[in-house]
Amino acid sequence: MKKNKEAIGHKPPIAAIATAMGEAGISVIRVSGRGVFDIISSVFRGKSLAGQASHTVHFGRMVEGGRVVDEVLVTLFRSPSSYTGEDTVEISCHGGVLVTQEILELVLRQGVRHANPGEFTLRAFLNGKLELTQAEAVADLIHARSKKAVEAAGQQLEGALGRYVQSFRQQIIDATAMVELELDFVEEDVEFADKERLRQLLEEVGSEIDRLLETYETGRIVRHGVQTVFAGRPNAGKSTLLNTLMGKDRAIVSATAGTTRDLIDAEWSYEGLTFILTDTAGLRETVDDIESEGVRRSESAVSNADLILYLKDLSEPFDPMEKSLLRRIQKSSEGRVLLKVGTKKDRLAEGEANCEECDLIISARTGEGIEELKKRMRSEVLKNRDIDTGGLLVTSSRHRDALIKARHHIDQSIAALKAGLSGDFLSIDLRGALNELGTITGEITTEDLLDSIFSRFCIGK
Ligand SMILES: Nc1nc2c(ncn2[C@@H]2O[C@H](COP(=O)(O)OP(=O)(O)OP(=O)(O)O)[C@@H](O)[C@H]2O)c(=O)[nH]1
Ligand SMILES: [Mg+2]
Repeated sequence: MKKNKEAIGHKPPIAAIATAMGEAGISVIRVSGRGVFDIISSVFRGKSLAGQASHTVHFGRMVEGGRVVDEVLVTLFRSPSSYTGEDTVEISCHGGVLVTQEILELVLRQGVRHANPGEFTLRAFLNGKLELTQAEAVADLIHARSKKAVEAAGQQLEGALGRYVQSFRQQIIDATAMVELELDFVEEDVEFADKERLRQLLEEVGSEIDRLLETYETGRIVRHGVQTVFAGRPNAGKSTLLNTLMGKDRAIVSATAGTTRDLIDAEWSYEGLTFILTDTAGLRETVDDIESEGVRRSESAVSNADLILYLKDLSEPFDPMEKSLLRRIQKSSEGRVLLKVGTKKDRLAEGEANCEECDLIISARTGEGIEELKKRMRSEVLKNRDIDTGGLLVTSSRHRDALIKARHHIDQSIAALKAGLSGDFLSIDLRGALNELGTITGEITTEDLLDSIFSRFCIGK
């Protein structure tokens, strides 16, 4: 849906700092919209920008009155060959917080409005430079925390998901046209749509949607990381394991039970997947106010995790109290992955073992079992689903919700066909499915939908 220059509506100019704020070599201020070449020319001393070609860079100075604010390079992008599709200028200045801010303010004083979060990308979408799924991928790419998340966002940015959804949306459009044509000729009693063929087609589309939906659990984990909680009695070795995985002393370790009081989060990557590790206060009955608040937080962390590592100190007996604690954890982790890990293996005599329930046994001190634990953490959460083949992944809950609703409409229309209901009923559900799929590809948008998507972006994107 590329548009030519005439079709692009040049909106009033907006500007924002496009680079992260801080001391750096350079910063970039992006300005896009109607009349930006003239506006920037009025505060730029150097070559005249007016007749310059697109994609050219010009050295000069930003000036206010007679005062030079900074030496800069300005890059010109002429519509429609720019990110937004509009005329755009990018000003590269020296990367100090104050100087960048000063240039932005100078530009804003020329009647330019400060851009909202994601507004440049919103304009790119409205001007047909990007499909909606691609625009969302831009935000994902910026927020990506692992190599796999970058890959998944890259694939979506390339347009794969949008094209795939569009392909079966088109099939439904064709089917709807047939059904509705028939409605126009209802008096004549002619049949345009072969009902059996239509049912087959809807079932095929339904299975394609199911296949996409099945990728969501993996997609979510790839995009957001695996919420991983270490739980267990005080002194089980939770903080030690966190430090071992991280390869550095992140959490305090001590022989005193009850060392960790609050939740400690750390990001750890393994084979392209990010785990957000949460160390917790050891679980026990306690009269200490601070510690009991810690225990309460530990329990709530367990109930929000994707993966729970229950750590059992093998050098301590597996007493009834711990057994009942483990049952409680098992109950609150239902539906998620729970790995029971025996710790401090080095403290056991050869051949001794006191945890038949443990899935695996480690020693943070000697490193025994740690590699196996890493592999198990990854394979258990992925449940043998492959993230290395580069297949399509649904990573966004918005897309998943729309697919579920579309699937429901498809089911309804199949039921209507089977029950021999009239084309009116069929058409309502087919249109429902089309609408839902259209919200993914961006054919159907509302202001609220666009607001909620683009507010996730940073300012300047
Ligand atoms: N021998 C041996 N000692 C260990 C091992 N892992 C941890 N420890 C020791 O066990 C004690 C408790 O370890 P922590 O990691 O602080 O235990 P925790 O589960 O975080 O304890 P709380 O924060 O109190 O809930 C420390 O003295 C550690 O050095 C291990 O693999 N072998
Ligand atoms: Mg601890």
